Amino acid sequence: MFSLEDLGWSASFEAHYAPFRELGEPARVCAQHRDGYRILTAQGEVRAEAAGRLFHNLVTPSVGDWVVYAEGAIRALLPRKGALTRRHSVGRKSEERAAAPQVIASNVDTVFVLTSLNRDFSPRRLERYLAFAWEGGAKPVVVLSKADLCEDLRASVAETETVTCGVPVVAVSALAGDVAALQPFLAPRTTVALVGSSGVGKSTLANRLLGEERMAVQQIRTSDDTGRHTTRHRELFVIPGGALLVDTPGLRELGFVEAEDGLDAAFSDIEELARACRFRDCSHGNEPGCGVKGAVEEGKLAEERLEAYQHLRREISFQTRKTNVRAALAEKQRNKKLSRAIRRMQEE
Ligand SMILES: Nc1nc2c(ncn2[C@@H]2O[C@H](COP(=O)(O)OP(=O)(O)O)[C@@H](O)[C@H]2O)c(=O)[nH]1
Ligand SMILES: [Mg+2]
Ligand SMILES: [Zn+2]
Repeated sequence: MFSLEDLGWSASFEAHYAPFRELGEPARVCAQHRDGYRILTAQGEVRAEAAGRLFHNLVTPSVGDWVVYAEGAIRALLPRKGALTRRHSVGRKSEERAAAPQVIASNVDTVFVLTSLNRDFSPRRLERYLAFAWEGGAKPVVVLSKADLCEDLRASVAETETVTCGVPVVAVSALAGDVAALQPFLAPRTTVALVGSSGVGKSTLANRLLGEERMAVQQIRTSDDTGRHTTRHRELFVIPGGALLVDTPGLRELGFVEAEDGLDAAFSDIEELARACRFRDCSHGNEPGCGVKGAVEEGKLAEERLEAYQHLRREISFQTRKTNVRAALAEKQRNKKLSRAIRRMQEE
């Protein structure tokens, strides 16, 4: 059994909980199933439904959320410190679906972005994941997995570091039990989420850190080095050292980067160079006196990286204009309803 503090509870959650004290006890969502949730209370793990008026079209709890629990049901959702959120890309189904944000995990402190060393390393995918982590209010760590399959570790780490802007990069082999490099990021009571494409070894690493085979690991198809999705659900659990780990299913694609803050953090090198631009709103296109273009010409910044940055920036503004408007309105509506509901509860 774990105390609330062991589960990541803090003074700020305590403050958010204060108005709900009468409503029930605090608990943390550890798994989400089709027919309900599993949550961790100070008395242990229980099943719970997301019942009550608060959840009618308002908010859906997700793994990592702090909630107020009583008598088999989640009664309230406490405000999130941050949330790893993705949006599906546009054009596959309906516009609504395209804009629908999906919370992967809430209240995450650190994100392990896994990319496997036996596959084609993709700086572009990595940049997207880093922006995703920053945007979710978490600190990313790049974890190069399957180090046992890599011939030149040092070169791989160096190549990775060209796109990570000072984010730590560590290489591990879950299979060989070589994961000690992760210890500094697994402090007790910190919530760490594992993200990355399907087959990179998230569940294998989770099992290794947990010390038991809890998450199903996939049999990789040797022909094309890709696998089926085996981790169907997300799950949060406490590992022996006291950190809270969230394994997630492979995100086939991350979809849109949510907003600009994450992007700026993932590309802080470009942000830094942009300070030298003559115009404050420089788009680093054809403007004279552009510090970023200058850096590319001097070979200090890879042209592909600038292109990736501009691509993601265009993506964000496209997203914002074309599809986000409706979602934003709906969200505003929801937030209004939510705060009204909360106020009503407080008044009761
Ligand atoms: N060689 C090697 N294979 C690994 C390692 N970690 C995971 N794998 C294999 O990679 C495949 C996918 O692993 P899995 O943990 O299911 O990946 P996930 O989809 O990211 O959860 C499995 O066949 C694992 O045995 C590793 O460190 N080295
Ligand atoms: Mg998995
Ligand atoms: Zn510029």
